[in-house]
Amino acid sequence: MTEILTPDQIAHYEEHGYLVLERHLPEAVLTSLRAEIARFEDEARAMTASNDRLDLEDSHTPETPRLRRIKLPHRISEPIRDLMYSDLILAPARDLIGDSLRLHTTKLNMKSAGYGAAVEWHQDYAFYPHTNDDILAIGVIIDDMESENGPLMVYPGSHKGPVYDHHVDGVFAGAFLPEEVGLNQADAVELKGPAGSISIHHGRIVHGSALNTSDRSRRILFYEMMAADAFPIMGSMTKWDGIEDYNTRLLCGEPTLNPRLKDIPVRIPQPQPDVPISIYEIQKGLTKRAFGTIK
Ligand SMILES: O=C(O)CCC(=O)C(=O)O
Repeated sequence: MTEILTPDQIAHYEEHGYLVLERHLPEAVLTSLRAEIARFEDEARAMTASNDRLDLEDSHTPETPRLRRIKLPHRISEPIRDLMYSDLILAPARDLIGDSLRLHTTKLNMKSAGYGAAVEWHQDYAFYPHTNDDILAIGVIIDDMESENGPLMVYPGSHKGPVYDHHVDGVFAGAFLPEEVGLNQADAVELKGPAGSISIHHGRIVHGSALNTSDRSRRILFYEMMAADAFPIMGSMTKWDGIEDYNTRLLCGEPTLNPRLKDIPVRIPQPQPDVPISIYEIQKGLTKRAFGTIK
């Protein structure tokens, strides 16, 4: 018995590695998320450098404030934490990867109108390999996501393929060029949908998103989670402060001390570059990019 997804939706996720559930969130939830974002935008106005709450675009100045990401928003926003524990988020995840789930991380990527940063092609699992790949990210789409404002894009089926080399000159750089590993650009799919939709993507699927040069923002809140029996492999970028801390990440169900092992490809994201832990900073180590940057 599933809670919310149909057998067809589950089969689609298993085969292609992604799903979009259109108009999944009530309007009131969207309104509260937008109000929270406005609060953090105000906070960014007074800042001159990124901190452990807010990640600023390289082109940010206090006169023209540019917020790129709200970091770990479930820790600093009650509505975002409440949504994380709600069935709106957990029911589809349980239908796909089981009843016991742990949080990996949360982030709210702003991709603002006119200058929102690109995220180069990567696999989340390349950043945080675990003993099994029952790992997914739910993206809460806060603004209508269309081709022009930098939608999340995926290579369907790539979650069943290799974990690609995300290194440059032997250092983890958090991305690669799909055409260099035989993926055909024409196969990439945009995960579009009206505000209030959610996207779900598999931890191993190849994904990325272009700059937002349109006049509309594209904000998306990610809840990334895994089956409770997926344990990080040593060298993974998963923060590990001991089992007590790991168990505080339980979102629902039961913790376990018995990792489930799956015979899947693994690559260790080491050595790490000497930069703050942020995909935007890590990807600065790239020598070739699929998407541009904005000055
Ligand atoms: O915001 C996006 O479009 C992509 C985000 C992403 O893949 C990430 O932050 O790991």
